[in-house]
Amino acid sequence: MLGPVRLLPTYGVIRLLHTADWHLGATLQGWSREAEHRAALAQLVAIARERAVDAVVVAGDVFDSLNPSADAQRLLYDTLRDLRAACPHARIALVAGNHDPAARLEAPRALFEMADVMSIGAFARRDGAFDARAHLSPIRDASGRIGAHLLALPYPRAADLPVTNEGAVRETYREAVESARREIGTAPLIVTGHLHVLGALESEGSERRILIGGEHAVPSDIFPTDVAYVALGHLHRSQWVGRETIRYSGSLIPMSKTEIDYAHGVSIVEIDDAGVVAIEHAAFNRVVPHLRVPSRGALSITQLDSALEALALNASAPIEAWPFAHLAIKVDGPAVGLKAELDAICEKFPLRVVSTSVERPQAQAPAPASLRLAERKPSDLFRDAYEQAHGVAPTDDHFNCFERLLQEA
Ligand SMILES: [Mn+2]
Repeated sequence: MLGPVRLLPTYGVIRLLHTADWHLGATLQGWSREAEHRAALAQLVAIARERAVDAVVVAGDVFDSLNPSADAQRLLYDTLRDLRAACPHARIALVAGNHDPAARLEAPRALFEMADVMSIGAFARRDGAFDARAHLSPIRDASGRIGAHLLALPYPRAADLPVTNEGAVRETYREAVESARREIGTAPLIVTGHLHVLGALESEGSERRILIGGEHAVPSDIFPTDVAYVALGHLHRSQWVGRETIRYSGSLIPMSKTEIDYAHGVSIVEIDDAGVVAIEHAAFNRVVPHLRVPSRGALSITQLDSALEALALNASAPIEAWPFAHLAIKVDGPAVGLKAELDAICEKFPLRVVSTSVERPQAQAPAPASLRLAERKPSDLFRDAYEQAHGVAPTDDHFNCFERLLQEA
């Protein structure tokens, strides 16, 4: 008599490296970020090799601009070559984000296919319907067994959406996942998205606001619950939203002052036939420090020199390794000539000042709004404007200058 039939799992365990928002070619106040990008991508490749991943998914914003520089393009191709060497069997997939030149990301497809790299710039349609086959790819483990399928979907541009009202993205994802299911049945499914999902944390002044089908952000329940993992791009902070398996991996490097404290890295996700079994965020080491001076609050310009001295910066480092600095300076009067003073101090140190915020004493309350402009004297308006800008009243000399200008005008 036969023993109980042991059901072998239909699908093996696969390991995914999820990354996004590379923004290759980005600059900070005109400074190149290439040294940081190269260092982060070298760590990404090393992690992919060590963890023997079966797939590498870049969820949009590969490039920072619609017209990426030759250096930025070279960095992408160098990285794909290194990834291919590090993980010979892995599925590598790029999808376009809102920053990417979608058509140009697809242009090298003939060569990409030779390297088994999938590149998706736009939603493919056939006879008016979503063409799931153009977006689907099996993910195999090292033995060649299929462990999951990838449905690679780019940032939905207006032209990609069937309609442009609220709910268009939900409808797009519903149609995409349903057509994928017709191809792959109930197998574990990984879906990408380059979207702002409601409830996730933005980085102030960093990610460009996007408007998709009349919405800035979409609810997390647009991703059907039978999707094992949603690999998101667009927001630069590593986080999950809605449920743990809907994740932003975060960007490679800090793109703005608000991202200094993030642990930038990649997400490593293990999936078996029942779904996600493990998610881990692997953080990078930063090669270029991003500093706030002072670390909190603000200092006066007379304290700046010693504060920078105390950082004990390495003057023999190459310029691309110099720290980026964000200064917060407090002033208690007119700050005329502040910029020149700052420059004179900072240029003695091996650091790159990328922003300066100036804190002024509390400005006096503006005149009541009920007062009509015609009822106010120009000199009063000048005094108010000066006080708001500098935190102190103008002197007689200032008033005299203003009156002279007024006569000339
Ligand atoms: Mn984006």
